[in-house]
Amino acid sequence: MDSNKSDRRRFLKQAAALAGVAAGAGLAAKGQPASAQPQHVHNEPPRRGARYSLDHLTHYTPLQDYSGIITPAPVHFVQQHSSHLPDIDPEQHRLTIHGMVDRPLSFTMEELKRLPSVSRVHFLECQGNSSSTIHATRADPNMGLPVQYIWGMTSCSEWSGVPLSVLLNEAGVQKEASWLVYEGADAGKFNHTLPLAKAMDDVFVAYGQNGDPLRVEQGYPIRMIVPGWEGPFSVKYLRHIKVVDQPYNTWNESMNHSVSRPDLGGKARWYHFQWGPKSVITRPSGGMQMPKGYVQITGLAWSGAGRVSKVDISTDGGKSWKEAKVQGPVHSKAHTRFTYDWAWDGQEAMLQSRCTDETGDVQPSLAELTQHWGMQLADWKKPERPRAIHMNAIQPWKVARDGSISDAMFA
Ligand SMILES: Nc1nc2c(c(=O)[nH]1)N[C@H]1C(S)=C(S)[C@@H](COP(=O)(O)O)O[C@H]1N2
Ligand SMILES: [Mo]
Repeated sequence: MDSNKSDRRRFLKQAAALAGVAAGAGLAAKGQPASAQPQHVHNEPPRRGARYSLDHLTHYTPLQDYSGIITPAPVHFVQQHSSHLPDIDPEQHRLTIHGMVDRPLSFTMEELKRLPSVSRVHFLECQGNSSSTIHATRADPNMGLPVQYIWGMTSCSEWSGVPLSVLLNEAGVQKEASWLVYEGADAGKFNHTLPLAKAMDDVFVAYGQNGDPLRVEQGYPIRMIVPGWEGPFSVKYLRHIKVVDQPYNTWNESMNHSVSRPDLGGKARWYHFQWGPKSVITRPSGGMQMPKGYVQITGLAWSGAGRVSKVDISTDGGKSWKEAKVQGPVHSKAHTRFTYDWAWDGQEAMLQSRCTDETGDVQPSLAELTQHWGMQLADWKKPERPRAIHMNAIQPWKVARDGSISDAMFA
């Protein structure tokens, strides 16, 4: 990419065409690979009195049903803030970089693939995952939800693409610049802001998912991957990146992904970036039956800060903890598989897992997290449950004497 002059010329030439692309939906579907066909493999759980229904497609990853750490692409979770998935012709699609740069650039998908690439294993997690909102709107009050519907908005893939720093350096970021604001090509033009320091660190523009092109649901032909940070930073169908000198408080950040905080007099904290340490036991878990005698407890742990260093297991409701085996491979900012050999004696039990990451940060209990947020534990039991996003509390699974297992987080 040293042909800056021709890039600039091409950019100017394409500006007009891009304006047309931005306005016009209904691009012809062309040459999409089989792996990129929409696959609606699992449906929404029943909703009970949903409080906010936007045009929204949601699919949950069946975390209980696969082994290892890589989520099979057809069951990667989906959070799409529009009524349908865009139908993008990769030959027409362009990524533009403009704003506070010396050389505004426009890339075809072929040009992106010719640039230096990286392949990295990272989790991607919706900021609403494992929140009480899911319990409040989807749970039958008499029945705990399976892990898929409480925790299934996190998935982990090997993503391949171009480091954003390569693209930004090519465009020449001006020294007053400090943030990016960027937008997808879906109907809702989903957009987000990102501090420049993170953009230059480990963010990349991905075109590959587990060796295949991105699945349509995951942002085909390209998406942002912002490792370790909450899902909405990773804008799908990426089309425009504008380099700016301030955060933009886009709708998705200020309205849809903020949470009102009682300890701040009802003000919302807009900027939540990095996921804290998290983990969940996926087998056996809610809705399953505990066998008598030997059972392998298994689950996933991850952290937005780096590698998982340790996972502890409690079977007695947090009174005592023992270290689980970390199965490996252990990647930074990636799901990490753990196992723990146990024998169930037929008595009531409470299973919990607790993640510690390489920075020494430890996953909090719900009580600790609640206190940290300036809330009361009783708040979770109110009929209008707080819209808790950014949750990373320890998940308790209750084992009854008859072997049935249920969610004991908010139930
Ligand atoms: N263009 C676009 N990007 C988007 C979204 C969207 O609706 N449109 N949803 C965001 C949210 S809220 C999340 S959690 C992740 C979900 O990514 P996935 O659907 O690939 O799992 O994408 C983010 N990027
Ligand atoms: Mo999300």
